[in-house]
Amino acid sequence: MITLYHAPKSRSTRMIFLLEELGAPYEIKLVTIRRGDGSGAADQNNPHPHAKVPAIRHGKETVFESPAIVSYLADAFPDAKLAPKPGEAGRGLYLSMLAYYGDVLEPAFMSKFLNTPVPRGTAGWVVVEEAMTFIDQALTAHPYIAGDSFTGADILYATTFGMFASNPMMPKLASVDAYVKRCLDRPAYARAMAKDAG
Ligand SMILES: N[C@@H](CCC(=O)N[C@@H](CS)C(=O)NCC(=O)O)C(=O)O
Repeated sequence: MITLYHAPKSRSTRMIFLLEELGAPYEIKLVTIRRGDGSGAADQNNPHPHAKVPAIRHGKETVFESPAIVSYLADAFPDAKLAPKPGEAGRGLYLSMLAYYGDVLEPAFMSKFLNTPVPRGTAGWVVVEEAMTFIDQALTAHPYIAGDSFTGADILYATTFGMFASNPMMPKLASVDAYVKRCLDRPAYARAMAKDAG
């Protein structure tokens, strides 16, 4: 059994999408979190080291950080075909895009959102415009972020781009719009949204 530590309308919502794609038994434990508006509180039942969501427990394993959870679960349940297996073609790009999400894309958006530009050569990420040029090239070359098949990495990218679709800091790109629709039209996404709403 997988346990997801979840707070509605947060970064753990897309982990319900992942779990619905996975088809493995899971349960959701609701926890409180500190919200950006100052409301909420850390929950002592949350195993994340900073009381953030998402975190999961699976048997004796605790996993936190969204790309790590995607990687762990996609590998633990290979029948769901959410990741190329070690040694299979495309594994390198898939792992690269998982790491790129946490190390480059999210910080790039956050930097822009907070209006705190970082000089080139200092931070490990790039400006949103440069990151999105790369994303546009990737999604023009293939339908999913790591190639021709839907993977767990798409759950992170498509939900993020979907959320920022009407935000002025998000460059308007036809490749991204079509990609978001392709991924979020999946039945697992609709089921996840229904579960997040309670
Ligand atoms: N890098 C983490 C970020 C997790 C995160 O910041 N989650 C927010 C909710 S969207 C949270 O739990 N905030 C509560 C806090 O910062 O204490 C991941 O991607 O999994």
